[in-house]
Amino acid sequence: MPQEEFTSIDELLNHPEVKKVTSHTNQELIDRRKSRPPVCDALTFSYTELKDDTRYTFDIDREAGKVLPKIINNKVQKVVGVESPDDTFKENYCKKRNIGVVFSGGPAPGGHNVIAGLFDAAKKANSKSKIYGFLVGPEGIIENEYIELTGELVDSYRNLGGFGMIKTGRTKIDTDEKMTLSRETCKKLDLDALVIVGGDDSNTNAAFLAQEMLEDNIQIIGVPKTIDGDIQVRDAGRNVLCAMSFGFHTAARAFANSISSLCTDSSSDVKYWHICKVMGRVASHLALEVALQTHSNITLIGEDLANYTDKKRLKKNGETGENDYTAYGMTLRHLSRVICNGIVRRAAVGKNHGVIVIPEGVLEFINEIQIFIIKLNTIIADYNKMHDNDFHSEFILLEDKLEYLRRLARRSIEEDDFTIWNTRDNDLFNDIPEFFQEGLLTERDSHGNFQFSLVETDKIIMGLVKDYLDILKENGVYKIGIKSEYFKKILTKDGLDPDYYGSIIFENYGKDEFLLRKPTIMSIKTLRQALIKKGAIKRNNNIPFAVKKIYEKSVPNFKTQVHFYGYDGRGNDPTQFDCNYTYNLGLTVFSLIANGATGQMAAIKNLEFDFSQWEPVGLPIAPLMHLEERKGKLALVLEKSVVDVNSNAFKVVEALREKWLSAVPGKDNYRKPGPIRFAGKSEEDRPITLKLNAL
Ligand code: FBP
Repeated sequence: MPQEEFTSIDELLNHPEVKKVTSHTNQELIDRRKSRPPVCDALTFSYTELKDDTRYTFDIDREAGKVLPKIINNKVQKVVGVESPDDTFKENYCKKRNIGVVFSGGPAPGGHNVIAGLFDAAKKANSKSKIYGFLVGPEGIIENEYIELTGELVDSYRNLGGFGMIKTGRTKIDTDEKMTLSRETCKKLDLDALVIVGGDDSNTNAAFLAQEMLEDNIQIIGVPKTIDGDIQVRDAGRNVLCAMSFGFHTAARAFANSISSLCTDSSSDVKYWHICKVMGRVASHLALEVALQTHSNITLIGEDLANYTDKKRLKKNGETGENDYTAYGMTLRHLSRVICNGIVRRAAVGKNHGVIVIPEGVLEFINEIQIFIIKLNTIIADYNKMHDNDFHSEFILLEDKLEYLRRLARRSIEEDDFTIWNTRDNDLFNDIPEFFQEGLLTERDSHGNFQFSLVETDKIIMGLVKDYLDILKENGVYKIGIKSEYFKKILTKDGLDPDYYGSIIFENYGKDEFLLRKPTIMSIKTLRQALIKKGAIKRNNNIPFAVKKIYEKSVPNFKTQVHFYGYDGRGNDPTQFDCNYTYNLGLTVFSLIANGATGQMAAIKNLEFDFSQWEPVGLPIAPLMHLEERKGKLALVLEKSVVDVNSNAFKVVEALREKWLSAVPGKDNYRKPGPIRFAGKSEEDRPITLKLNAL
C-alpha cells in the first residue's frame, strides 16, 4: 500500500488514526472508570446501623487510656443493614452533611475508590451533602486548602491508582498550633466529619483529632492505607479484624510481575544476579509476598534475621556462664555470608546468576544498625528541641555532622551521665562507608521515622557480599561448576583424554554432573603447576587450549544489576481486590459517620476469604495504641504489624527457600504471576500471604 502523504504537521496530527493512538484515554481507562465494584451484603441496604461486637477485646495501654479518655472505650462495631428504620433514624441518617477527606502519607492503589465509595453513599443518603477534599495531605487541613468534590471529578478517578484527585503529603498535625488551625478549618467548613486515609502514624493522628474534636461534634474516621501492609489488626485473642491495609496487594503484584520478568531474563542471559530492593519502610510483608509470587532465588526477610540465634555462641555462653548478646540477631557481616553461600552453591551447579529480593527496611532488623538509628534519632531530635536552627540546616556537610558526633563522644568522656554517643559508638560509626554514614544521618520524616527509602540498603549489603565473594574466589571456594558432558566434548574435540585431565583438574571428577575445580587450582599459574606435577605438560609447554578454556569458564565474574521497586508499584492502578476492598471501605466510612461514630477506623473483616464473607466493621483506634520510641522519646502510636515468623506464610517461604534457591542441576523454580489485569480473571484474587495465613 502506498503511504499517505501529509502536506503539514497539522494534517498528520488530525488524521483519525494519529488521534486515536495518541489519545490519553484507552480502553483500559474507559473500562476502569465505568466499572462499579461489588458491594458487601450489609452495605447494599439503604440504611445501616452499628452493633457493638463485644466478643473482641483489647489489652489497653494505660497511657492510651490517660491521653485518649473520650474514645478509649470504643468497641468493635459491626455494620448491619436496616430494612425499614423509624423516621427519626431515617432523618438523622440522611441529614445533609459536610464531610472532609484527606490522604496522608505515601500513595497506595485504591485511595480514589475510598473517596468514590464515601461520595456515592453520602450523596445517596442526601444529594445536598458536600464532600470536601483537602489538598496535598494534612497540610491542606492546616492551611484550609480544599476543593469540593463533584460527581464528574470522582467518576474520572474511579478504579484508578495514585492519589492524584487531591494529592497527598506527610505533614503531621502534631502541635497545639496545627491542631488549632485544623479545628478552625473544620469549623469554617462546618464539617460533620473528617476522614483520614493513612498509615499507622496518620491513624494515630486521627485518634488524637477525634479526642480533641469530640466536643465540637466533628467525627473523625480513619482508613487503613499503606502498601507496606503493616496495618493489620487483631484483638487480644488474636482474632483477625483487619488482615491487610489497602494498596498492599497491588504493589506486591506489580513488583512481582517485574521481578518475575527479571527471573526470566536472568535464566536466559545467564550472566547477571539481579538485586531487587522492594519497598516496605520497616516490615518485610511486601518481600514475603513477592517471594511467594515469584519464587525468587534468595529473599531476605528482616524479621527472620532479627529472630536468628547463633547456636555456636549460645552453646559457648552456656559453658562459660556469660551472656553474649551478639548471639541474638544477625549481623550485617553474617548476613553477607548467608547470601554468599547461596551464590557459591548455585555457581557450583553452573548457575552464576539469579535474583535476590532485599526488603527496603531490612537494616532495621540488623542489631548493630538498629542501635545507630535509635541513637541518631535521639541525637537529632534533642538537637532540634534545643536549637533554633534544625540539625540538618546547621550541619549541611557530612564532615560537619561527623564533627558534631565527635564533640558528643568527647563529652561522654567528661560527663558520666552522658551516654547517648560514646567513643566506641564514634569509632564503630567511622568504620562504616561514607555513603552509609550519610544515609544514617539523613533527615527523618515528619513523624521522626528513619527514611529507609533514601538509604542504599542494597549497596551496603551487596558491597559486603562482593568483598567476601572475592575472598572465596581467591580461596578457590567460589567457582563455576562445569558440566561433565561439556568438559568431555571440549577435550575430546582437541584430542585430549578427558578422564586423564579431569582427575587432575577437578575434585569430583567422575562423581557429579557438575565438575568443581580443585581448591588448590585458583589461577593459571596454579593450574600449570598442577599439570606439570602430574606430568601432563612439560615445564616449558603451554597449557592445552581446551584445558585453559575450561579453567576460564570455571572462574566466576560476579555481575549485578540493581533495581528498586517502590514508587512504580505504589502508582499502579489497583487490582480487582484493592478496587473492591477500597470501594467498600468508602461505603463503610459513610456508615460509621451516619451512625455517629468517631475515633474509629473503617475496615473489612474476612478479607482473607471469599467476597461473600466480607464484613464491614468499625475498629476502635485508641485501644490499638501503645508506647513506642519516636523522635527520641516515647510516644503513643498505632502498633505496626511486622512479619510474624510463626505465620503460615513465613513458614512456607522458609520451607521452600532451599527449593527456590535451586542450587541443583536443572531448571529454576520460578513462578510467573503475570500482570495486573482489570478485565478478565487475574491469577490471584487476593494476596497469597492472606490465603496462607487464613488456613
Ligand atoms: P506510607 O506508610 O505512608 O503508606 O508510605 C509507605 C512508603 O511507600 C514506604 O514503603 C516507603 O519507605 C516510603 O513510603 C517512602 O516515602 P517517600 O514517599 O517519602 O519517599
